[in-house]
Amino acid sequence: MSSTTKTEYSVEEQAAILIQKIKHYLITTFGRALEDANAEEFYRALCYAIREQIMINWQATADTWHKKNARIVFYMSLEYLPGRFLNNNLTNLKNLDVVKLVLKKTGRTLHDLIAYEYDPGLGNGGLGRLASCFLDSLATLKMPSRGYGLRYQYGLFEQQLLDGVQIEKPDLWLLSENPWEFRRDQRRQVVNFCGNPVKRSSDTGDEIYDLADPEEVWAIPYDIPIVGYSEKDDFAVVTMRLWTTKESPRNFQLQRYNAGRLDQAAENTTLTDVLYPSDVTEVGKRIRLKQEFLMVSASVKDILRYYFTSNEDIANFQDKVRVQINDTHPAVLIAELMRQLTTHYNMPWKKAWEVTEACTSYTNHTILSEALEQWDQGLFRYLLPRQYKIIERINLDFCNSVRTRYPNEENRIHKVSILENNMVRMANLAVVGSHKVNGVAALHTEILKKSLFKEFVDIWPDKFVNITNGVTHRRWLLNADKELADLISERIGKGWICDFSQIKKLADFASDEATQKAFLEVKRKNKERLLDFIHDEGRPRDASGKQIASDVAMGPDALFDSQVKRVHEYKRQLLNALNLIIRYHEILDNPTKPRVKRLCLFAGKAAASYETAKTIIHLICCLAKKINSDPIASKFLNVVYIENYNVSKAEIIIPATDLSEQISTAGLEASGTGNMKFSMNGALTIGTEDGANIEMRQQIGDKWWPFRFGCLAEEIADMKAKQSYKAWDIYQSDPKIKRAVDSLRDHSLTSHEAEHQSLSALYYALLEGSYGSLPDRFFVLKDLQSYYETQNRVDELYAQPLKWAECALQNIAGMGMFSTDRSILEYCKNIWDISPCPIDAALFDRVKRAYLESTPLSLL
Ligand code: NBG
Repeated sequence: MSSTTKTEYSVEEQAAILIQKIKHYLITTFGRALEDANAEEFYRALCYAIREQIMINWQATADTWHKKNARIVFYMSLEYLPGRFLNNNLTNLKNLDVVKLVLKKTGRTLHDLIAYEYDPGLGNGGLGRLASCFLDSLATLKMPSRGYGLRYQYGLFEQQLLDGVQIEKPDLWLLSENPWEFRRDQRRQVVNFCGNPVKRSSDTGDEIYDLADPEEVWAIPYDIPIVGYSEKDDFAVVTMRLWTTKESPRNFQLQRYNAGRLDQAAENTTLTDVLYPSDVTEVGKRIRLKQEFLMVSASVKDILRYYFTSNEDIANFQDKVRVQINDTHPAVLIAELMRQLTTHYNMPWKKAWEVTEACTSYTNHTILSEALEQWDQGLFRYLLPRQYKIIERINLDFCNSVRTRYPNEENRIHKVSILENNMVRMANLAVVGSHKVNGVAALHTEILKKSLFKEFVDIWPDKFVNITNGVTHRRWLLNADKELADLISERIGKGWICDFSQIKKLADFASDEATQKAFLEVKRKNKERLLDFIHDEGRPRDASGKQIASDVAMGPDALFDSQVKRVHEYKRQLLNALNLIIRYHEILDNPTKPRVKRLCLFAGKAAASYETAKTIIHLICCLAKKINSDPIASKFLNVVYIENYNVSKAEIIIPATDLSEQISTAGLEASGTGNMKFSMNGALTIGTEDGANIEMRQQIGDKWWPFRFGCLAEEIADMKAKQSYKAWDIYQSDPKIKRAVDSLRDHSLTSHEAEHQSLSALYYALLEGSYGSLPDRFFVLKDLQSYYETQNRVDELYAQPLKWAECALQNIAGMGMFSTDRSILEYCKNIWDISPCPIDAALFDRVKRAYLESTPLSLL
């Protein structure tokens, strides 16, 4: 049967069918006629209708990968930040025009409907968002793959700023049914914790352990389809499988309940409730380790189940399966895979080790020592007794081999050992067990090789590779900035959507005045959209939590300057804030001088237990209050802190931004990915030579990257090594800096005691050091002068709009390398050895036929 493709229908016809479908779902699910349905019901019915199309390709993709017995990569991540699905799915399905017509005909707006969709906060920041961008690219490139993770009931907390003070509220993303997920009871897995290991000898003579009296936890998966983009109707759909313990009544422990221990009775039911809310501090929490193992063990069992649907015995496992460990959180997978292979598949230890190494690889996302996970050995042994024994054996074998190679170098052993100081070092486990380890930007990988993993590099020089991050330009440009995307397509065609390297053709138009003007016009509209948001949903709250009127008076002519990301000292929101204070003082000193207007935007969450980060948020909110209410200063400068930053807010802020702040202390931001999103959307970057900023500058060219500043990573490392940096000297020698720092303590920026306490704490952190650390640990004052001067140059360029636009267009044109399509192709080639596996035509037709037979109303 020849497949009927939807291109045979006109947009009108497709819209008419879609309306029929929506009516069908409204009456059969909600008992509502179209006219009576409220926006939420309409939203759901629309999602169900769109899902039909996705299901067909989802099934055909799965059938194809199964039939071809293709090698497949499983992406293991404790975090995902997928963003809302409806809009992105419509973009990828190329259905947006049809849906717009449907909405027009039925008197609805996309804006109203999308408000009913929650933005799943299943990650902290860049690492989780990267995982989601990767799934988009894997799907678009038709690479056999699946993502595994956890379905946290509450996601990352919802941030509210009560008069500038962050409070955390549960994020209720599952308050209503989520139309994009599918519960798969048949795929549930049982995961074992605790118990007593019972030794026996395997058929191959290895010592293995069964588990007596385990604590059983049931994991139920929910699948979410990740829709790839394709010019034709053959888009692939990748599964994101998220495990939960919440939904299985089996996890409730009645005996404990009856004994009055309600907390213990519910411990396993609540295991997947909350995403561990900090991405920076190392706190040994039993629940977190249990979460990690739950995800790993359920997934490994599921991978083996999947493998045996196409393979008769375990012999091909090494050829068919690849597993990517996203940061150290899933690293216990190495022990669990070893256990499964040796215990259930009779594999000799040596062979199982060879298979494990061949299958797994690990990505490191940070060099901050507090983020390198370690677990207390006692806790580990108690929760995971068999996996602990396996790690002991892995470590013994490994340390012995190192001893043989480097006799009398006990120091080296201490550095590389997995078990050390009563801790289990997950990064070392991941490095030892993987065949490849990658960093996420060139500088980051260099630092990994030269310092963090130096001793491992001596042993395995070829194990370490770099794969620079990217972002999916489809969500972040095509979907988030439709007008800019249209402008680009008008100039260079649509080839860039599937091959982002073609974006370089835009450089031919950078000096063209008409294109520059069109670009500025698009930017202006995006700024207006952001201002509407700020005046509507983005208003600040008073101390009681009530939203008050927005005090932002700027219009779209102002320069929109954004720093949106997790709040962390190394990201240096404080540097930005101190420069704002300097500018504020300059305006007060010279109120009549003409200046470029600026709207400075901040957004981002601080880890719940990270006091200094919360204090920095407090400072910025104090500045916002002070400056925005000052009749003179507010003419030139406005400050906004948008609360509860997430993917959806990023999609509004980024396209509206002129200046992107990427100002981390050099050497500390592994890559950054926000930097790429901004640049793709035509913002210029003010940035240090850190993470992927460096490669972006190289790609865009120094001429079009005018705002780099600050110390280099080597200079920072040198100052640290020699302890030569003296924040005090800078403070003493530069009057404007001294005045800005002093204002943190002189009550001029604050209106009550709590604010004064917060700001004073920052004063002391800069000049004396806080919590026992050195003064100004992140070299804020060191880079302040250079930052200040560079910011002044930003104003000069902004005063020449066409020149600015030329530079912005050159920035977009230079971004070809920073699509996750490129990153994923590198992973496929250099780490996984995986190739595309497009949907098989015959299988596709089979699924389509089954669908067509089921309904008179086909969208195909
Ligand atoms: C973050 C880094 C970022 C990087 C993302 C994605 C963690 C642990 N690391 O610089 O801080 O862009 O990972 O690789 O969240």
